[in-house]
Amino acid sequence: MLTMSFVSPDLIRQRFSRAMSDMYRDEVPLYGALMNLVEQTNAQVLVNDPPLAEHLRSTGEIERLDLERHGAIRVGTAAELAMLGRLFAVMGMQPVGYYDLTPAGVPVHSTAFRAVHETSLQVSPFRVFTSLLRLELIENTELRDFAESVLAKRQIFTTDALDLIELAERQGGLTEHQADEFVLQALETFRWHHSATVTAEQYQQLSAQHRLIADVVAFKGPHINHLTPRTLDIDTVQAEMPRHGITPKAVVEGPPRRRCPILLRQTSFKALDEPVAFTDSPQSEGSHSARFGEIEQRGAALTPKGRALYDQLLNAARDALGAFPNEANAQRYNALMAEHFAQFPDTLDELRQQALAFFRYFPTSKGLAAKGTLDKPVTLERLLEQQYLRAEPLVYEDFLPVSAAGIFQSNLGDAAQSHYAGQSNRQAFETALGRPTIDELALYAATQQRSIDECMTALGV
Ligand code: OOG
Ligand code: NI
Repeated sequence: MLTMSFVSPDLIRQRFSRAMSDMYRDEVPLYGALMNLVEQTNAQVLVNDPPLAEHLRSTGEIERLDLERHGAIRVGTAAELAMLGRLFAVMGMQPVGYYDLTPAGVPVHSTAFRAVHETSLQVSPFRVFTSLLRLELIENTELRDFAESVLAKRQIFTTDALDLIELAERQGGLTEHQADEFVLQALETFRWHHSATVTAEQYQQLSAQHRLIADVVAFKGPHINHLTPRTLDIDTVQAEMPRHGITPKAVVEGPPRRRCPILLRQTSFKALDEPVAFTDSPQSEGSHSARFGEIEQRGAALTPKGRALYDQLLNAARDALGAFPNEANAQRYNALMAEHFAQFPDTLDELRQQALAFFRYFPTSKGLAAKGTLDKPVTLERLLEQQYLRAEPLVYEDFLPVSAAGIFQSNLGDAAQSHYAGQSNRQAFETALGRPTIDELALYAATQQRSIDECMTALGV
């Protein structure tokens, strides 16, 4: 029997992520400028902060740093979402987490497609925040029917991409040549299209309902709307952006600056106004703003207990502000955040001992030398005290709903801050997707446990 050799899904994802970055840099030159700024800042941080550099080296994160980015797309129908799930699966990406953005006035719910195992994340941590439009929230039935009929007519995948997805599922993988072709074909789904699929007037009607609805419905496909590199110092990049001709949003989303970074901090620059042509006026130019830039700094993944504390402090700070963070209240917001988050322990020992964050454990050379001679009872705490093991926080690989809402809103304009009455509907999302979303907390717990098991084996326990 002929056996075929397949490219690992992790490598397909790595190639795809690079191809996507190249395409986006060609399409949005400001993304290239931001990438350069992030690269310079990261290099500087590694020089100035040797302990951080050592931490990144010892966990292997340093090797993925330059590869690291996430993108975001928005789709219009269940069928589109389900097929995207199959496309991402070819690259080893699974739907992780459920995010409901409707309480923040954005009529979508979302998941993040990403690799789930630490060894796969190490090869490529590329993630795509993927939102499904909730058309049922459009109250104007005529407009809703119109949007549905427009979406029903479009095909966001190339025929070759569809064939290759089926082939990968049938064969159990793709050969070298097929994988290269798959990357090229898959990329087409995320490309920007200068021409809309509706008339100027229809575009206006969709946009008047919600700018996001126009962005999803009026175009041929779910153009990638931003790609986000990972920085080691988001405050420096935020401060430097204006000097590079980039205007950042008013506040950095997520936790305030700390000694031990937790979860995710993000900031973006505003969407660009781009020329588009409508079907009834292919010559005259309209404009649409969808695509923007974003950077993020990732910290430790929090346990359910740590996450509850984060949510509590974030809500308290926001309640005290009493308004949506904006240019005018940014300073007060930052002060309130710092004040409230003073309650969140900020040393690695406290985060670990109070079970606020997830960790990965590694045997030390001292521990390996003592293999088989350990005093009983062996406990993690004891092994750490004896310096037979060391603990490194696990990186947060996911997103935050309040932050995501802030990122959406900074790009939709302040007019979009309404509220939708609709219920959060994870089940409807999963039905559309055709499978359940994965609980991210279970993934972190599994990675932590695997590292403990490996340590115990290495130490002969
Ligand atoms: C997604 C916004 C959310 C993030 O990093 O939280 C996001 C979108 O605008 O489609 O990208
Ligand atoms: Ni983003």
